[in-house]
Amino acid sequence: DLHHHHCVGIIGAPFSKGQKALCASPGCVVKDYGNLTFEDVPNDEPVGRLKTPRAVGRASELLAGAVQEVKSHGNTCVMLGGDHSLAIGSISGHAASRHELSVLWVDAHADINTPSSTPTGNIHGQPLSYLIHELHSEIPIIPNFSWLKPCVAAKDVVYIGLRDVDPGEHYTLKYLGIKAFSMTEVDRLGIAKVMEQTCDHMFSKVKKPIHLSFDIDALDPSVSPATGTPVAGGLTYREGIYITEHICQTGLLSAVDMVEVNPKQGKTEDEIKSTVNAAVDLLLGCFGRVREGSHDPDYKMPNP
Ligand code: Z70
Ligand code: MN
Ligand code: MN
Ligand code: MN
Repeated sequence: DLHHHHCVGIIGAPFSKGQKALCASPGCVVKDYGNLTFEDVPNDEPVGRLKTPRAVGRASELLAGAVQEVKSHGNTCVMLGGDHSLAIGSISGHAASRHELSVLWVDAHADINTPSSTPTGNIHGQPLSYLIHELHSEIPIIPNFSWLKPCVAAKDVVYIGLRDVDPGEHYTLKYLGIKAFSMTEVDRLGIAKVMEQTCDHMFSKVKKPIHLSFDIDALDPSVSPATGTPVAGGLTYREGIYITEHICQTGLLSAVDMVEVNPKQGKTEDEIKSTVNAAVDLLLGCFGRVREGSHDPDYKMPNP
């Protein structure tokens, strides 16, 4: 009975209304919690500048419940998106089962626009503003979001990979003093120092469980072209894998989002394969695959 053994629980979340999956075998038990089904929300008119707010609010609430269920079984949660608006539900559900979280946001984008600062109205560019305590006063009443409460402190968020940040987002990052390693810092420090400093920041006081929210567009479009908004100058495949290997080593990884993988955006079969392959390898890095190879403690050499 897998139900109450610690393992990795996977939730599929094929939802893409916050914008206008997969799996090889890791060295751990995997329990498939299935795909969520998101019903169409009729008459989902914009609220202010927000596009399809009711569908996003409803999907996030459903996902929050599913993540809470996975965490209640003691499992590490993997959410396969879907667009990044799903992090509203994933992080809320995770936070509901844990006292405090650290959030590592790996993305080309900061996804911290507020409903007023958003240049597009797309909620996948806004999830962190809904989740961070310090931004609570920026969030108006939105239909189907009344269940949502902010659950993350600004000091507990770290970004890696930024290279397409809107002015309102940049203001918020500076105003709240959020730790951010843009691609400039990745270039300056190298990924090993970036991860060292990321962990120093996250573990400065207590060791909180880590929520890794990985937007595949953090990687360079040459590696992961099948995504909605590719941005040139991203992380290499190796830098991406280094991030997940390092986070795995902390022993504190508690939930992972793998989002914005979108086969429909691939121009060729190779583009889709490369993107999905990168997403799978990042997840395997999260769950203990190491590039040096590994063997069981009781491994016996075959007889010559
Ligand atoms: C822009 C916005 C975004 C992903 C685009 C873009 C946000 N800052 N995120 N693609 N994955 O609409 O707020
Ligand atoms: Mn149960
Ligand atoms: Mn994103
Ligand atoms: Mn992005």
